[in-house]
Amino acid sequence: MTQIKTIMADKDDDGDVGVVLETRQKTQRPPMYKVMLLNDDYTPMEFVVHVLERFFGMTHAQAFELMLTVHKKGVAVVGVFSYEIAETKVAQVMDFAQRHQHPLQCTMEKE
Ligand code: TYC
Repeated sequence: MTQIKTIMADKDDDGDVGVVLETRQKTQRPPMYKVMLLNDDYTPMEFVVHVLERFFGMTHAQAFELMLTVHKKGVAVVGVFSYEIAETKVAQVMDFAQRHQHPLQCTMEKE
């Protein structure tokens, strides 16, 4: 969005009023994306904990707590990232789960 600021001044006090228009582009922050893990009945708890440690840099305690949140509530946000990073995390988790034949689902959603 372009913002226009109007400045009127009569610095030399001669009765003239100069008009200056300053324009600047308002900086847009890039949209951020929530990466979410979904609960299921089959993926082992320890596998989910490992995923959270490996791909989201969590300690074992943090990972265990978040895994339990997903287990109890059905879904939880595991991180918020730029589009490209979020997409990579989702792909890494889905690929890792598939390679181990677990039905774990990971999705992303615009914040
Ligand atoms: N509900 C699974 C179980 O009881 C554990 C689990 C937790 C699975 C989180 C997926 O995203 C998940 N083994």
